[in-house]
Amino acid sequence: MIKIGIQKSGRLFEDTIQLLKSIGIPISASNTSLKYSFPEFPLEVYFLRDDDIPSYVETGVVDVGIVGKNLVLESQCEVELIRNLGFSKCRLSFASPRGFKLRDLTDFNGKSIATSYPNLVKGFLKENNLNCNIHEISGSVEVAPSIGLAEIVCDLVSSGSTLIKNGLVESFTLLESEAVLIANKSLTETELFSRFLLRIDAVILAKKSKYLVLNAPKERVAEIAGMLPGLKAPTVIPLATPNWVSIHAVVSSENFWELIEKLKKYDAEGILVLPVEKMFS
Ligand code: PRT
Ligand code: ZN
Repeated sequence: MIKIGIQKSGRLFEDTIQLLKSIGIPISASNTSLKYSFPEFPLEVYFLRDDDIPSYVETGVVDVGIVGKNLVLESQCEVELIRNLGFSKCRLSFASPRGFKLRDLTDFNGKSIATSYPNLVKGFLKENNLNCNIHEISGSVEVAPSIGLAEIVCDLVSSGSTLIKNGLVESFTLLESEAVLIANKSLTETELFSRFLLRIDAVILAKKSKYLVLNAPKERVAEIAGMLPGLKAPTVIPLATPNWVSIHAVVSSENFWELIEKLKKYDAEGILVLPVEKMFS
């Protein structure tokens, strides 16, 4: 049995439920009682506050967890960081009031910084030989300068609108974060964990991929195939129309529009793009 700790509600919740559903765990977002087991796969899901997940994984209360990388690194818990999951992306950044823009790291010296991430901030200051006072606060970090608590803030940013609303300007990024899968160090070699990871990887890989089908003149196959690395090489199938073929390939979701523009230049027609549900490398 694998015990997994996930956030009970909040920014990680929806995508985590979606990920578990896509690996075959028929979880219901409306039933978040503390513990939930499944006969489909020996998995027990624990609904927790995100802050508790790293230490619960470290101490073995649960075996694996899904939580923001920011919390894992701040907690300094000894856990294995297994996979980046590609959702709940944000960054931990420094910001200061418009009138006091941080242009250089030496601008930090002698200032006070409000943050909920004291360990990460301390590490950053030490690495850069900077001297500051750190005010640890648990929420509403962005109001610290306006109430005179600190000159600088270090907080999570996604769209940036909270900073703008509070008259703050983002300067340096300490960490790029996203949801991650973490595991207790004693678990990673087990067969059950490999089975669990096979499912997770199939979903992560599928999300990064698209299935492309297009028609092209036969004389363009070499050039088009060069643009479509696919799994091994694209599949080329003759069409009923003489000297035309259909080309099938799995391509990366990144830079996808640029690829379509290039393919059009090489006379590709009837281009279909399909989502990939699962992919095994
Ligand atoms: O109740 P529980 O303790 O479980 O949840 P929580 O309230 O502590 O956490 P939650 O749900 O707010 O966030 C969970 C995780 O989502 C974080 O640890 C991050 O990994 C990730 N995440 C992604 C974010 C953001 N984006 C984010 N924008 N966490 C917080 N914010 C906050 C930020 O602190 C600031 O107040 O949103 C504001 C900034 O947003 P923008 O869009 O205005 O820049
Ligand atoms: Zn929390």
